[in-house]
Amino acid sequence: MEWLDKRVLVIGGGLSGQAAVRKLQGLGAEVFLTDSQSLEKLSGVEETGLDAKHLFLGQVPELAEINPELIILSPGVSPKLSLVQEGISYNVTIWSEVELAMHDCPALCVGVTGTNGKTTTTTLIGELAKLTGRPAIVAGNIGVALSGQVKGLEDNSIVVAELSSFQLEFVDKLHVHIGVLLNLTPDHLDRHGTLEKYLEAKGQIFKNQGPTDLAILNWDDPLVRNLGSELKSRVIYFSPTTFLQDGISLWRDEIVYAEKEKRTMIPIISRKNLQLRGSHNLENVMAAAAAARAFGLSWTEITEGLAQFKGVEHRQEIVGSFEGILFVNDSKGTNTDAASKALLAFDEPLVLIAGGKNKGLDFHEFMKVVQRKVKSLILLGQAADEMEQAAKDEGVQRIIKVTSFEEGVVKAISEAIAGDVVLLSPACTSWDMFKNYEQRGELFKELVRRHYREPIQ
Ligand code: UMA
Repeated sequence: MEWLDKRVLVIGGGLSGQAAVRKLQGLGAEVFLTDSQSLEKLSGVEETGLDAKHLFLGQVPELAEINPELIILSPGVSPKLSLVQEGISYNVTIWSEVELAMHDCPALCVGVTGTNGKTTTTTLIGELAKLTGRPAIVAGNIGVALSGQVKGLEDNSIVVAELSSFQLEFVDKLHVHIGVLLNLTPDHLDRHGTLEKYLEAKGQIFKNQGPTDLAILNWDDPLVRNLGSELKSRVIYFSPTTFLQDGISLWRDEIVYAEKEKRTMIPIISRKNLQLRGSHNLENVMAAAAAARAFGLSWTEITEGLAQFKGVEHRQEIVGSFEGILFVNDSKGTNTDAASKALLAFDEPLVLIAGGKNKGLDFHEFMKVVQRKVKSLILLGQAADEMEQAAKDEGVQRIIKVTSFEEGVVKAISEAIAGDVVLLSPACTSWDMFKNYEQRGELFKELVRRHYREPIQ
């Protein structure tokens, strides 16, 4: 593609938008940036050096005035936005930021998508990729825009990218050599409308795969499993519940890789040697092992890498044990499925802090799990009333509504006794009260440590 003086409009001036602007500037394009927010609210935009003629902040620009040949969408920007619709009607090419990032990157691309477990799996694959000794980067939905990380990578490098459904909506030639689809449960329905549309977006990860590429799929998830028969790539399944004669699954308490044709079964790691808690993490470990084998690690190296992995921040992260109460930060549990899995990972009595901004999900199924596992439910945020109603419908006994996050943490501590677990796993996004889930998780940790007069880290 010829980039010199190409007119490109970037929509959204957050992490992705700014990284896209920089990459495009490096390519020699003439870049325009628009964001619904004003300059004062957008840290970092000033440093892009874009002048007033190229910045449209706090206003919607006239598309005809910019006359772009290409539009780059930040993931948080809905395709329904009138500017995007206008671009589509004028046949302007629209790419997601990850398409731009990877369009000229020769590295091996490992992409991870799914509703839950993406960050843990991406991080774990990133750790395993480093064991190859090849240059490896981890980026994408994990919190670091891909466009800012790929510069200078060569064909022996490995890019491990966490890819959200938002990022996969406008991909064209994005070539994911090793693609992982972990699972699919309702999420982001406010954006995608239906589960089918959501699956369609996730399935884009395999769009440009050929016979030498690999798709790593969850056997236990019917929607994901069925996708396997439609792909051109090699498929490897994993299953934490069913022994697979071909694929990665459990044999007794051991994760094994079996190949029917070769009549082999290779032990990878025993469950007890994993530091990750909860059976849902088996999915993540199995998928990561399959990816690592595909980029050339030996089974022994994989076993070592898996055993060393401690997990990621804000994902069932142990904050500490104070006066016999275990505090767990699962701020990244932003949907009902993730939060249910967190609840199921604990056998101890639970005090749960939940709530925030709903993403269009129904809370009744989640509240059935809460009813079984939780002794006190603390609710906060925009979704508190809706969650309270669902909790009552499902027979949850002790429900406490609070008006601030701080009050929620104090209440949770007062509800817990030695032997309990206080778990922050909101089943909602943080966007009604915080910038992101990281900020919410940090505040949780800080409030807990402050309460017990522990040094803040
Ligand atoms: N904006 C507009 N118009 C709109 C919508 C947004 O101008 O209609 C502007 C906002 O004012 C804001 C900017 O766009 O200034 C934000 O863009 P963004 O929402 O795409 O956020 P980024 O900062 O670019 O972060 C994005 C991902 N955010 C989302 O998908 C919502 C980050 O994932 C990701 O880490 C980052 O790119 C780097 O790749 C976060 C996330 O919550 C963690 N992801 C969702 C999830 O995991 O559930 C999908």
